[in-house]
Amino acid sequence: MAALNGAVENGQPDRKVPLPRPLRSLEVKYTKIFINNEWHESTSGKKFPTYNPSTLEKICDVEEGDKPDVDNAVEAAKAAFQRGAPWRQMDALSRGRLLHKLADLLERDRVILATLETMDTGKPFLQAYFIDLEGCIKTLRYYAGWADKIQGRTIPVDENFVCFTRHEPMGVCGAITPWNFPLLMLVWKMAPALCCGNTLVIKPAEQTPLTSLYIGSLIKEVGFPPGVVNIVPGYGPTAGAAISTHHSIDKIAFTGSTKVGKLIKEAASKSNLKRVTLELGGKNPCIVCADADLDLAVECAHQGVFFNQGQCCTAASRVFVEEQIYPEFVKRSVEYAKKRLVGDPFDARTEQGPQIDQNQFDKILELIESGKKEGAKLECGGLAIEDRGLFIKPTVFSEVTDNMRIAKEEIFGPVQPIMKFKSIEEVIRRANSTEYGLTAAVFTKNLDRALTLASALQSGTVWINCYNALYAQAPFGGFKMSGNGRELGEYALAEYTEVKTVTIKLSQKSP
Ligand code: NAD
Ligand code: NW8
Repeated sequence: MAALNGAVENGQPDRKVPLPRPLRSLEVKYTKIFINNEWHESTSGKKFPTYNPSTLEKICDVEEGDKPDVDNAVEAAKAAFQRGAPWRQMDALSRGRLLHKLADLLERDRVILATLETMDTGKPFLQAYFIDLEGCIKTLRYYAGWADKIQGRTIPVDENFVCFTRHEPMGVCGAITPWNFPLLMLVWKMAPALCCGNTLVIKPAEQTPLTSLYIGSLIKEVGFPPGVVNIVPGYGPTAGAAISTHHSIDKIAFTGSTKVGKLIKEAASKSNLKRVTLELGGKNPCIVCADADLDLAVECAHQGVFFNQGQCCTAASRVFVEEQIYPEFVKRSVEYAKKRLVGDPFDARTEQGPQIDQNQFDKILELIESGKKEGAKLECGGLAIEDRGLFIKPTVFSEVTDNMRIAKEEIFGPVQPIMKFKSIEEVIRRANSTEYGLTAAVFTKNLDRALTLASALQSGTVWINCYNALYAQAPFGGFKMSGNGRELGEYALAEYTEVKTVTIKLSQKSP
């Protein structure tokens, strides 16, 4: 397989390869509803704007899908699923080849896609290029390899019976995606769904539809049969709800807020009991023991919470530091935060861009105010950057206690609350006293402590001496209210297949 262009190790670009440059002018070509490999206007005739959060300028208008458009997309997806040839009866290896070809086109158009993602989200271009696009390409290739390895079992039962299972595709899968990693979250759903032989109806977040729509053009170019992938941009309560309540959608995968996750599960119950996987938020503990490599812990905790403007379901948004090293840890974390470069996401030096929209911006500043009022110590930041739209200064709070809102609520912004702990028993109890359970991180050189914490922490992922170490082959998902089901890895295949048991009675026992 061709090497990935300018591959990164742990987010660090390979300095031997020149850095990729964003496109200076990029015309947005795909703004319509994608059904049956064709572009359609919305049934209502309505469009909606998408903005560049870094300049607050409108990028373009996009066709606004609603229930009738979702109905058309579902009809196309259902027909493509039931047609047999050329999708369901395609040999599995060829399905894998289509996914590899899609990965090839993402590699070819990597600069275009990273530029579009940066325009629409405000995330730094180099992060879009080296993290989002890298993750997409790896995920597609990983599931391309699974396509011809999805198989059932033979189960010994009574002597004159043969019993085996088939892992069949579920049918039409809905995917509703968020704005923080628009393309990556789409690929986490699309790659396993397609490798198992399902068809898809996708609704990207209204803030960030552009890269998902671009994928439509690549789906067509690759040669996926019409109707296998359909993309309906639009708003949540309209187009999104039309998906979650639809009787012909067999499964839905969602990433976003807990509030909407609950609505989706409820809509699934009230309609056809469609299968649901949810990837919701987190209030993820990051535990730093006194014996930790302090340089490593400070840097990982910093990147862990500030990465992607703090807009990460995995954000290290509760840092627990053992008391002996607390003052030093806070001091070094503040130095990091003060040095963090905030600005134009197209500038190669920029580490932090703007927040996604006014709503999120206001919510973050309101939570910062609550932290000040409730008595946390503001170490740095704590304000918007004046006259610069949606940019917020990297903010560090020390002396944070568990009852404060900044210690309980998902902030989804560049705010690092640092708490103090005395004993391991105490930090386990406090880390677990949240309804969330997505990720946790532990920094220590003591193997016993690391493994004690790894088993005691109630979260879908525990990182030890690292952060945001995500791999296409390792499952990712939440305990408790952080979600249902798993994405990535072999485990995700179970979320996109239905198991059928076939039992045959033989007319004769074997001699
Ligand atoms: P959201 O949950 O409203 O949006 C996610 C997706 O759900 C979007 O595509 C949206 O259009 C869709 N949606 C909204 N209402 C819907 C409905 N009734 N039926 C079906 N689909 C619907 O998230 P948001 O309002 O943009 O952000 C709010 C908070 O959610 C953030 O502050 C953050 O805490 C959290 N969030 C989490 C993630 C994550 O990665 N887990 C991503 C984005 C936001
Ligand atoms: C899928 C994802 C990745 C990958 C690498 C590095 C830093 C941060 C993230 C990340 C396949 C292969 C690699 C990251 C991405 C999404 C979220 C949080 C962190 N992903 N990465 Cl929500």
